[in-house]
Amino acid sequence: MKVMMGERELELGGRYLGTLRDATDLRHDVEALHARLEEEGYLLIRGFHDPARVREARRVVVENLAANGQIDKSRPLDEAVIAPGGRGLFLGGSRAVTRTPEFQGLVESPELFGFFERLLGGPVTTFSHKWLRAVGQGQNTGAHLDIVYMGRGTDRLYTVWTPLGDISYEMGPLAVFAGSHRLRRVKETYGRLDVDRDEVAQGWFSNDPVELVERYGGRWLSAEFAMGDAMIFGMYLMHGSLNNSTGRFRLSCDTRYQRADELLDDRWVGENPKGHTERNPADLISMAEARLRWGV
Ligand SMILES: O=C(O)CCC(=O)C(=O)O
Repeated sequence: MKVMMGERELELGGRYLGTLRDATDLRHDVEALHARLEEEGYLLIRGFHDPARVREARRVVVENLAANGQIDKSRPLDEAVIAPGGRGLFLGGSRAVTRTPEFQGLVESPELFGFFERLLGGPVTTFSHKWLRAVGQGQNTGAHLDIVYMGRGTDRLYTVWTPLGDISYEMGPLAVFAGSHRLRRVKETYGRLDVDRDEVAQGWFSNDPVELVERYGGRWLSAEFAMGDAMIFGMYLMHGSLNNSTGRFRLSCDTRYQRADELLDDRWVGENPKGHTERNPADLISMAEARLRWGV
């Protein structure tokens, strides 16, 4: 099977793209979870969320998209077929839909908090800012580390990527760059970038999956996801997504969790998180230029 990632067509099971390793059977064994995080940099846990919570969150997101004219109402709403002219949207931050009880019931569920309390050995908290994505046709996310967007607090911070519905390969699921959490030089250069402070124009390290494999070895890994599944990873795992090649929105959210007694990145907390800062484009250099300077 062939899939698109950025401008590249990749063969699943070929040199550049393989499948994610499942960690579902480790989910109640904290030591084994830490060992797997150390080894692979991520945890793929099937059935992590109660599917009923995911269904409710999906419903409010789809209704919100429909109310904004993004969804083709001649088709069953739940299919989230993109309306003519409908484009991908980022619905994060303080957008009302991320403050609904249905959405919060999913990303702030007692089960999810309980998981991180066991994993991190104490009370945990989450950013009030949520990243909610309706990814349109032909779109994908380029390769990046989350630390460049949220590195002002503890780096013992974890992302939970939650598909809001089943996501096939064609719909553009998350993809991670295997072994990238061990790329020391990348961590010491690009990994110290702060997209709101530094002079680099954007946070994506690359949108060319082939270039990264040829330079660093390893492979991209992805999977098909079902409602309830989750991917969990730390701040130093390079990831992005395959392209959504379908006419339906790929709906997912990514939310963050950390120990409550560790420093929080102040851009993403509080009633109205301040988020990113506009910078003057004239002051900025491209990521390509920054990478040349860093030698990565
Ligand atoms: O869903 C995506 O396309 C990207 C997700 C992501 O970058 C993240 O979970 O940190």
